[in-house]
Order: sequence, then structure tokens, then C-alpha cells
Amino acid sequence: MRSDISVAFRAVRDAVALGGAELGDTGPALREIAEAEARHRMTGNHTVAALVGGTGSGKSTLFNALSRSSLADPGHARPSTRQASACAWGRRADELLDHLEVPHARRMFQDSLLEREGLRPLDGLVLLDLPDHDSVEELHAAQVDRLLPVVDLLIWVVDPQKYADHILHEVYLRSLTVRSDAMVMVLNQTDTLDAEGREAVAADIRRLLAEEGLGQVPVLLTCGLTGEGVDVVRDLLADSVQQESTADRTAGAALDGIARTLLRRVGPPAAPLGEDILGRTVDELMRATGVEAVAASIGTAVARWRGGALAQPQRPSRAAVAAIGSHWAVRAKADLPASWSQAVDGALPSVEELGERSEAAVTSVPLPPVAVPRARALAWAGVSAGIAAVALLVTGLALSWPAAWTLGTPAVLAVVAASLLVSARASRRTVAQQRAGAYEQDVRAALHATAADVLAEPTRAVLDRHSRVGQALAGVLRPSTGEAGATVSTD
Ligand SMILES: Nc1nc2c(ncn2[C@@H]2O[C@H](COP(=O)(O)OP(=O)(O)OP(=O)(O)O)[C@@H](O)[C@H]2O)c(=O)[nH]1
Ligand SMILES: [Mg+2]
Repeated sequence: MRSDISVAFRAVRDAVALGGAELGDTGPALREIAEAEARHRMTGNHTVAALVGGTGSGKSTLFNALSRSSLADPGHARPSTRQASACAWGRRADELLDHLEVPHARRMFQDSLLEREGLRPLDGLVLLDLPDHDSVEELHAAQVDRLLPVVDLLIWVVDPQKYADHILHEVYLRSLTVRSDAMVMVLNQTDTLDAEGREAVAADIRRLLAEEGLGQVPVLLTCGLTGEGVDVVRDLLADSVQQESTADRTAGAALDGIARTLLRRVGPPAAPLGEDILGRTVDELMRATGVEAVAASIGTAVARWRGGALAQPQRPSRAAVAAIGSHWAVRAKADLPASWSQAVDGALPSVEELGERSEAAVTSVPLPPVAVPRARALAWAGVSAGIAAVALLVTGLALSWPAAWTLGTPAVLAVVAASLLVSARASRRTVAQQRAGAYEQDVRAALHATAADVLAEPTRAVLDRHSRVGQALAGVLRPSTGEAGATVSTD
């Protein structure tokens, strides 16, 4: 079935618009797209079949039989057809027939709705009766040149007398061997042969075709006068209508070429922006703003009895911020081609902005208090001392020390006091660690949010656009000419 080539046209156009300046000068590509589209609009709705061959073989007679008309002019005076005739089924093809220079008086239209049901499969067909090949060469070479890019089926008509001459008509043959699958050989005037003669001539034609490398071309037998065999030709035309048209194939190939050119400016798919890249940048920002030193000072001050001064986060130096920004760019851009890499640079903040935003993120996190609530420290100390005292007493009594009470009491008091001191200190240290850790974590979260906002988001937008452009262009590559995106290299 026919593919919807207009979707592919739209996809390439959209990709060009989305790619913008990063695709470089897209003027030539857009012009090519417009030309290919105009060409396709003209022919794409039609399947074009042409009757070709030497003079007197019966092309005009077969044209009339196939179109059930008397438009073409079969005749005895040779060559009889000086101008092409055309019959369009189901849809008019005026633009195409203008392009092929078929005179208005020699066009006919078969509205299949008026035809019997059996003819509906020819909807979209344009059948041409051309002058014989000598006349074509002399007078209508330009017409043939225009026909070849759009023709879907060449019906090559030969007669039993001159078939060998026709097949061996080198120049014509070569110029028309566009694709052997778009050709059919019709041996006409079979009424002039007996059954044996038909078989012999058909076999000889097959041999000659094979010698020309056209062994795949089917050979049909017809009689234009009686209409014998004409239905088989009609069936073949109906098949041709169902297949991808040459116009679609031509347009598809043009789009394939355009997409390949543009894909070279897109390069291979870029690696997605990983969370690790963001993590490393946040680490660098933490160091540049001195957050680790601030956290360490919080730890020391809280752990000490008498507190201490806290270090303040610093505004990161310009050089440090510039280095962080460029590390980011290098990691994020990886293998992007130059124009896309510049697009990433353009989307990133200035060194000043990155510095200011980082400083703002760090200062948005308040420094924690240094004081440790007394009740909390005492509670810890009390519990520890109680456990120590009870343990000592129980041990003394269990071993039945004689002086368990007299010596035991001061000992218990001493242990209790020591426990109070040790556990109060331990409690302060725990609180200090917690506060320093929480502060560091909060600053990290703030810097992460900032880096995600000013670095990751704009970078991702460019990478996303790059990937969408690449996918759209790879989507129109023709499978026969290579796998989508497989061998694309950068400019
Ligand atoms: N006996 C016989 N004569 C035929 C047959 N088909 C066509 N003719 C006759 O052959 C002559 C040439 O037929 P055309 O249809 O004009 O041949 P053509 O290929 O269009 O010739 P040009 O227009 O000169 O290229 C006419 O007199 C036809 O009546 C056929 O199957 N059998
Ligand atoms: Mg003719």
C-alpha cells in the first residue's frame, strides 16, 4: 500500500524548524523539500503507466482497448501517433498532464463511479499512449525525460515482426530501463501467429530480455483487435495502482537525501544528562563556597563547652565559578557537534549569574545555633551515671565486700561524677555532628536545586531539541538505504 509521504515531508520541515540555527544554512534543504513536494503533489496522487514501443506495434489500439475509447489514433500511415494521449481514472491529472505536455484535446477522464464495479481498482491511474520510440527520440525527448521520473509502469508493446529490432533498440532500451520491476513486455498482434508461433516468439522475447538483464520482466500476449489478453494487462495496471508509486519512491528518496545531509549536522544521539554530572557540579560548588569548612566549624563550636566562632560561607571566586561552569559544559556537551555545543553554551548562565545564584543558595540556609539545651545534656548524663552507680553497687554487694558501704559510697559518687562529665561531652559531640551534617545537607540541597535550575534545565532543553531533531530526521530515512541513524557522522 502507498505510504503517506506527506507525513514525511512534514516531519522534515518540522525538524528543520526545530533544529533552527543549529542545523546551519537550511535554505538549500528547504528549497529541495519545496521542489520535491511540488513534484510529488503533481504526480503523487497518480499511478502513471505508459505504452511505449516501435511504430505500428499496436500501442494506440491497446490504449483504446484499455480505456474503452477511441481517443488514440491507430492508423496505417506510419508513424501514426504524433502526439501523446492520456486517460485518467477516478481523478483528474491536469497538472501532471500539463507537465508531461499532453495536449488538452488528447486527454480523457474515466469517472469510475460511472463504470462498472470491476474498474474501480484503476482509480488514480493515468495511462499514456506515446509516439513510437523513433518519433520520441526525434521530437519528444524532453517529454520522455519528464515522464521517466514519474512513470510507474512501462508497457512495452512489440509485434511479431519487429520485436527483435525493438528489444535490441539499444538507446531506447537503455534510456528506459529505469527499473525492470516497473516494466512489462506485451507481444501484440498474436492473431497473426498460430499457437506454436506464439510460444516460439514469446520464448525468443524472454531470451532476448534475459540477455539484456531484464529476465524479470513479464511477457504478456495480446490481440488489440479482438481484445484478447487485454484484461490481463488491466489487472497488472490495477496491481500497479496498489503499489508504492514511483512518485512516492522518488519523493522518499529525495527526503532521504535531505535528511542524511541534515543528520550530519546533528551527529549521533547525545548521552542524556546524568544525575552524576549534576552531583559532581554540586560537590564543586560546595567546595568553592567553603561549605565544608563552615560545617566543620559548626561541629567544633557545638562540641566545645564554651562554644566558638562559626566560619561563614564565602562568595565563590570568579575563577572557581568559571571553572565549574566550564566543567559542566564539557561534561554535558560530550560529543555534540560544534553548532549544538554552542547552543548549550548560549543557554548557560554567565559566570556572574552562576556565582550569585550559588551564593544565594548557600546563604539561604541559616547557620545552626551553637548552644546545646542543658536538659538534654543532663538527661543523658543522669541516665549514664545511674547505670554506672547501680552496676558498681550490685558488683560490691554480690562479691560481699566488707567495705561495700563505707568505701563504696565515695567510689559510687566519684563514678557518677565522671559519668556525668563524659556523657555530657558525648552528648554535645553528637549534637555537634548532627547540626554540622544537617547544615551541610541543607546547603547541598539548595545548591542542587540552583544547579538544576540554572545549568541542568537549559542544557536539557538543548539536548532534548537535538534528540528530537535527530529522531525526526532518522524517521524519514528509507530502510533500503540504511538503518535509521546508523552511520551518521558529524560534519
Ligand atoms: N492484426 C492485428 N493488427 C493490429 C493489432 N493491434 C493493432 N493492429 C493494427 O496495427 C496498426 C498499428 O496500430 P497502432 O495502434 O496505430 O500502432 P501504434 O503502436 O500506436 O503505432 P504508432 O502510433 O505509429 O507508434 C493498426 O492498423 C492497427 O489496427 C492486433 O492485435 N492485430
Ligand atoms: Mg500510436
